[in-house]
Order: sequence, then structure tokens, then C-alpha cells
Amino acid sequence: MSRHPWWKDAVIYQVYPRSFCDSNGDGLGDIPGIISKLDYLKELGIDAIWLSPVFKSPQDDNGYDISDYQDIDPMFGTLADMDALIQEAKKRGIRIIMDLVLSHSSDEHRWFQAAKQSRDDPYHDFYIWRDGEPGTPPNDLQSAFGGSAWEWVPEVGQFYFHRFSKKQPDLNWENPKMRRALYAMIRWWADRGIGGFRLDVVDLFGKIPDQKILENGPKLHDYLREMRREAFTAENLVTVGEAWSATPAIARKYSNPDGSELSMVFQFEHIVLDQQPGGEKWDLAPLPLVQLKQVIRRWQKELEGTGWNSLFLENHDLPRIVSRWGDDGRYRVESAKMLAMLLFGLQGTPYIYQGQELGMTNARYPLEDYRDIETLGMHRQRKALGHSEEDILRSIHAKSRDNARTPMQWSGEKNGGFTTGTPWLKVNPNYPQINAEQQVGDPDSIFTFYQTLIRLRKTNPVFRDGTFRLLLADHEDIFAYTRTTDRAQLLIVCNFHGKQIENPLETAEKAIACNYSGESVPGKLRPYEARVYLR
Ligand code: TEU
Repeated sequence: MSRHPWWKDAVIYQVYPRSFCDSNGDGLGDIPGIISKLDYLKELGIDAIWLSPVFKSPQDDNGYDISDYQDIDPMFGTLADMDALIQEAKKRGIRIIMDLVLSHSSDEHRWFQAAKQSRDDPYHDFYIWRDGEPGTPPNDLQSAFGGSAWEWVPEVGQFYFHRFSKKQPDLNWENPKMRRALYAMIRWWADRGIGGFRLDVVDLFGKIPDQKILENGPKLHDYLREMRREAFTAENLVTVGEAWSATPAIARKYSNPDGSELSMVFQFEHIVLDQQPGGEKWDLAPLPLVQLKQVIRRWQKELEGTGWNSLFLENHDLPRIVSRWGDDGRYRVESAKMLAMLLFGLQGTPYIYQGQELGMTNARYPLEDYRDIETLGMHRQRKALGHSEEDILRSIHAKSRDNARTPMQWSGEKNGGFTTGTPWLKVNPNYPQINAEQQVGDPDSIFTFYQTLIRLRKTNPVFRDGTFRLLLADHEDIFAYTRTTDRAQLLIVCNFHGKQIENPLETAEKAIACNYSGESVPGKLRPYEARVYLR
């Protein structure tokens, strides 16, 4: 056996089930649909699928509000379908990672239904309750989707805390019975053959709302070590936490190589660079490339040998990267490939969000076509604050979570081949030009480029082991770095802009991958040109 855990060599693919593939024509993706696309994923070369939540849920936040952790929502299929997915994926060497939402449940979970009946109910203390008077919440903490984070329940004469929608009451991690119930549920899934877990908003587990401590509460890492011991008992699980507040020092705890907490965390320091300092994601700003390089360098260096990075540019909460940091017009193909190379050259485990491998783009819809609770909440709030409709729509087009949630574009057929019915969210009208059918097997496609990058990572240990060094730190257009072991070195050179520029790193060596075919232009980097050299 290798001395490295499998996930250090793995590439993980995120499926957003609602938007992936609809097998029964109801306009919603489902588990049989995912099974029907496993061969596609196998061909891409990925090792594991992170499934956004498919548990039973009233879908107030598209499944991030779970009403039964041990059942599948009928819109996605049945437990038998889930077992079939695990088995069919396994046949193809693909593991399934489930998305555990443990900071809160749905208000329709039987625990909460019982909890809100009486203060004496044993489940009451599974949630966070505070006394008070109706209309006067315990403090001014706000829900991430707008409005107070406290909701009054007359039956018990108390407020409950909800960081997200009021249909997402926060679980009380102080309660050991509550924690044990979650751990038993996790072991039950691992026994069914689940390969790992993604932990939604893991940094909120130790919150103390009374002191307005939400992230990084004092007991957070105790809880995680306990969870590691009592829940993650199966062998070879991969665990990844979502931690918006992580710094490298904190991430070293989460991803300590001694395995005492998690395998790795998603951190977001690079993701929040293109917004106004002190503002929200909706307050748009251009990407400062020099700063992006500093942030990535810091994470690469500070976790080297002492932790592990997850590498991502997209997920179900973020816009499409080619529209965000590339050019989704003239240089869509080149810039999508450049961003892929930039990411895949780094140390860590890369994640691909569905459609990223096709260079899918942001949707630019009129307001009535958006479905996301966060987007609609922000629209309401900013309207009330007097922002213009035009400004709000500009922010939505750039940053709405629905940008990533438009249905997967499989073919040039009606609805991009996603459904024979009416899709729950409109398909991006560019599906005749951007779809999987067209790209699989085309040597110049974005899909094939991802395939190549995955293959390169699998055959060259320097991708896993090489130490990072940033080159040309102050250059305004080029992101370049090396990765070095005592046996090999990678040089990655990316032109981040849509113009041809001088290449100060010109070399006579032959690139092992490049996003342009044919001869290079001596001494120059073409628009968005990206090359990787192996020496
Ligand atoms: O997201 C965590 C989170 O903090 C989000 O509010 C995030 O800031 C926002 O989506 C960025 O625009 C996780 C899930 O990934 C998200 O889909 C859920 O809505 C949220 O938790 C609640 O479970």
C-alpha cells in the first residue's frame, strides 16, 4: 500500500443532483440520472463524486435543509437507488462522498417537530433556544439569507436560532445526545459503502450566538476530534469541511496529517478577492491578480507538509469561473483551459464542479427566472435599501448561486439533453454551442484538456509532492510557479489576460500540455496562454 492516503492522488467531481441529469422527465435531476452518466465521469478520469445533498428535504435551500438524514428525497429517488449508485460507481472505481449538513437541520425534521412542542421534550435541547419577548429577539444577529437569525415559537415561548433560513434551525452541538445521534447516522452511511463526507459550514459547529461567536467557537476542534473518533471509524474515508473563516493556521488543525480531524477543508480566501473590501460578494470589484498570487502562495506554503489543500474555483454557491476570471466570449476555450491548468498544477486535491469541464458560463437571466433563496433575499433587501434594479441585476449576473445551478449541458437537443420535461431552472441558452456531446472525443475541447490534466496528475508524483515556488510575484498579467521534488520539476506559466504579452520565462523546452495547439509564438504568450513543462 502506498504511504499516501488515496485522496491525495484523487480528483473529485461535484454533482449538484437537482441540475445534473433528469431520468423521469419531471424537470429535476435524480439519482438514476447520475447513474446513467457514470461512464461519462469515468471517461473524464475522476476518482470520487461529491454529491450535494440528496436526503429527504422540503427543499427550502435546495436540500441544505434536511428533514431525514437517513432517507433519500423522493425527487431524487429511493434508498435503493442510492445503494445502486454506490455499487455502480464502485464498479468504475469511483467513490461517493455525501454532503452532511450538521450545523442545522430542516424545521420539518422530526427532532425539531418534537423540540418546538414543549420545553420538556427530550429533543428540545437538540436546538438552540433562548427566552425573550415576542418581537424582541435576544440580539441583532442576522440570518445569511436576510432578516433576524431568531424566530419566535409561541408554543414554547422561546426563540430558536437559525443562521440560514428560518426553515433551517441550528442544531445544538453543546448537547452530547445530539452529537451522538449524528455520529450514529454517519456510521450508518459509511456501512452502506459511502467513501467520504463533505461537512457543510463546519466552522459553525461550536457557535455561541449569545456572544455573537459564530465561526471558530472555542470547542470546535474538540467536537471535530470527537467526531473523527466516533463517526469516521470506517477506513479510508475522505472528509472535507467547508470553512469560509479558515486561515492557514486554522486549516493546519482541521487537516492535521495525524488524521485527528478532517482530510482537508475548503477555504475561500481566493474566492472573496473580487469584491469590495468590507463589502459583500454582491459588491463587485475586479480580480487583483497580484493579490491572488499572494493568497495562493500563502496557502501552498503554509500547508506544505503540515496540512492539505483542497483546490477549487467553482461550486454550487459560486459563479462560473470562465465568466468570472476568464473570458466567456472570444477566448472562452483558452481561458477555461488556462484556469484549469492554474488549479491542477497546485498541491492539494482538485475539485471539478459539474460543467466546469465544459467551460459552462454564467446565466444572465431576467429576475423572474432566478430560484435561489439567497439571490431573492438579497434582491428584496437591496431594493428596500434603495439600490437600483440595474445594479442589483448586475450583481446577480456576476455572483448569483444560480449561475452554477443551471442544468448540465449534455447535448444540443432540447433543454441541452438535461430533461424531456420543463427544467426547474432554465437551461443556459448557449447549450447548442457548449455541451458534452460535442466535447467528448474532440482533441481540442475543454473536456479533453481536463482529461489530460487528470492523467498528468496521476502519472507524475511531482503534482502531489512538489514544493511550491511563485515566480514573477509582481507581474500584472502572468501567474507562474514551479513545483519541485528531488527528482522532477514542473513549471506552470499562465497568461491571465486577453492580450499577447512578452514571456519572460521563455524556454526551448517542450511543454507537456498547452491550451493552444500548434507552434508557439517565440518570446510571447498569446491571450490566456497556459503551458506546463516537466523537467
Ligand atoms: O454554504 C455556506 C455559506 O456560508 C453560504 O451562505 C455561502 O456564504 C453563500 O452560499 C455564498 O454565496 C453552505 C452551502 O454550501 C450552501 O449551499 C447552503 O445554502 C448553506 O451552507 C446553508 O446550508
